[in-house]
Amino acid sequence: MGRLDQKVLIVDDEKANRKILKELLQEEATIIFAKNGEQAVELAKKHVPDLILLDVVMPDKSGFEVIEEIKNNPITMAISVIFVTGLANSDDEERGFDLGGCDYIYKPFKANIVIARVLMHLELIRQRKMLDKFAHLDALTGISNRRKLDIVLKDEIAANKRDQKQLAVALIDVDFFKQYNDHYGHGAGDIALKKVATTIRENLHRPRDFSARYGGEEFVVLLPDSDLAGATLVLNNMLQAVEDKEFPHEFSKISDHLTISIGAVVIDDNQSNTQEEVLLSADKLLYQAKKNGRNRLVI
Ligand code: GH3
Ligand code: MG
Ligand code: MG
Ligand code: MG
Repeated sequence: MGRLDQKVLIVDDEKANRKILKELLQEEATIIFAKNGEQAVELAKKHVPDLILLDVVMPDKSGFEVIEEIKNNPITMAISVIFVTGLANSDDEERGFDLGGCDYIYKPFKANIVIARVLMHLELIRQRKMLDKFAHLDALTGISNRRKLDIVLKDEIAANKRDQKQLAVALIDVDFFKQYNDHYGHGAGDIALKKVATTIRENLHRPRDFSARYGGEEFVVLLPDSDLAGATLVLNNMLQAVEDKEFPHEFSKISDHLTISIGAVVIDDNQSNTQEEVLLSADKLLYQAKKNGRNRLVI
């Protein structure tokens, strides 16, 4: 990751202060500016920077009010905030930390101190993002893992209720995969799982469509805002795409290449479903798909 990949929002009502901070930090991150509190909140929502350097005393809205708005909005709440302020006393400093600031720098500041503190926080943010990314990825296939699925499914069920839409949840299982491992070896089995995961992902087209490895040779796909017809189309295409790739499986009992079976449910906004209930319903339909001959969708 290049240095300018991180974004810092500098908020100060005085132009001279914005300029000094920019000169100190422009080699370290991409800089954007706000010259008052209102603009700070707006740009934080629009750009979701990694870090905000926040003045406190400003004519329209104080930095303390700004941070409250930022911490109360789910879109901006994770942004780190460093106060850079002339309120150089421990009571205001304490208030800054209480409101969720991660650091507090007194004005007038020494250039090297600002740089050192900002770089330390940017490094922490970088590491936090990296940890977060790896904690939610399946190491074998590179798609999301079950931990991420738990988070996304919970959010999508909630969003589905809120937006009064439909949500499709599909459980996908590779057919006769035990035979595949037994004959080609576990290493080849792993490679096949990667290929199936890639094919699943290739068949998702909308930004909120989601896929995860659920465990072993099972995957889950979420299709938000999808009705029965839409979900059926996407999932049948996925099933067909796996077949069309013709990954050889001489020991499958139904084909000479790898196939998958899919059980899927489409839930309404008025159904009160837990994640467990939704996945259990999909699993029942997956069982039907297996029983009815495999290489098929039951929805
Ligand atoms: P079915 O069509 O009924 O789904 O039959 P199946 O053989 O696929 O079903 P079963 O659940 O009996 O077998 C799943 C196999 O998947 C067993 C296990 O060895 C294999 N498997 C699970 N996880 C992995 C993995 O990470 N790598 C490899 N290579 N194989 C795995
Ligand atoms: Mg000011
Ligand atoms: Mg299985
Ligand atoms: Mg299987």
